[in-house]
Amino acid sequence: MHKSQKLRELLQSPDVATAMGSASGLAAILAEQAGFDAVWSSSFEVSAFRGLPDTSLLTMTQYLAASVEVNRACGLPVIADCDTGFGNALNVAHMIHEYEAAGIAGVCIEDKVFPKVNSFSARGQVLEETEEFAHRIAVAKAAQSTPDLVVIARTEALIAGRGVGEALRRADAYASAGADAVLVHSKASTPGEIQEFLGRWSGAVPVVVVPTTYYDWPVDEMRQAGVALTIYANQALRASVSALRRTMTAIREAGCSATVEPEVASVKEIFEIQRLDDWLSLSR
Ligand code: SPV
Ligand code: MG
Repeated sequence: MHKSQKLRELLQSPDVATAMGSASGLAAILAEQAGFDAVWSSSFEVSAFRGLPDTSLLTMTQYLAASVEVNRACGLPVIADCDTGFGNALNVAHMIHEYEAAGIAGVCIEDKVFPKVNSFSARGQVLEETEEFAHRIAVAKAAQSTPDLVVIARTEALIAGRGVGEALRRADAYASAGADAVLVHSKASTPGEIQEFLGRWSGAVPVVVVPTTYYDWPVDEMRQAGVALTIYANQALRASVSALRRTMTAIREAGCSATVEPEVASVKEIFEIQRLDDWLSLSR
């Protein structure tokens, strides 16, 4: 089964599917080993791991390369975070051609103006016109060469402070334009506005959420509320920063790495993740 069909099944299943943000092949392998259903190729993570802010600085080609890397490294379907679609409707069509040809299972584009700023920044949250973004979704669907690739339309109405009614109107317009699922993003500290959205949603297409700030909403309750897919978008990035900082500081302070040895993964463990023995068995 192609990975995009697998992603379609996950979105239709009565269980809540879980996706883990992964900015490298290594993280994708660990996400698969941990039992996640899908990988989120996060613009926040991909840019942060390159020491850059998530402000549309990297090009489509760089984001595509990151998605291809995680796609090759694991058996999970990859959902590529394609920001605003890298420009106008023409850029969206080009993006679809490239991501589909690369075997990416799903893409997600958001209804903000290029260049966008990460949703958790108080500055720079400028919404695209609903009709223009709905047109981009229709162009995206028409640009696919097979019906398989999943196109997720993300509304930033709640991020921009425009309320649940506006989020519903936009999600409805994007579903009518052909989106396979809608992602409704929120930066609230409780799931209240997402729950209200779900309670009023027509059910036209599955709903995707990103519980970064309302992190204590358990998956069982999400299922009852009608969530199809939940994305843990940046916990791996944040865990990496904490671990790197702790380890580097400890080595610097102790003047040797003895104190960190019990905590850090062994070289043998890394070899296993890399499947070094399998690779070496290819040589004569
Ligand atoms: C990302 O992971 O890049 C996202 C989700 O777009 S968030 O950072 O929460 O906006
Ligand atoms: Mg992003």
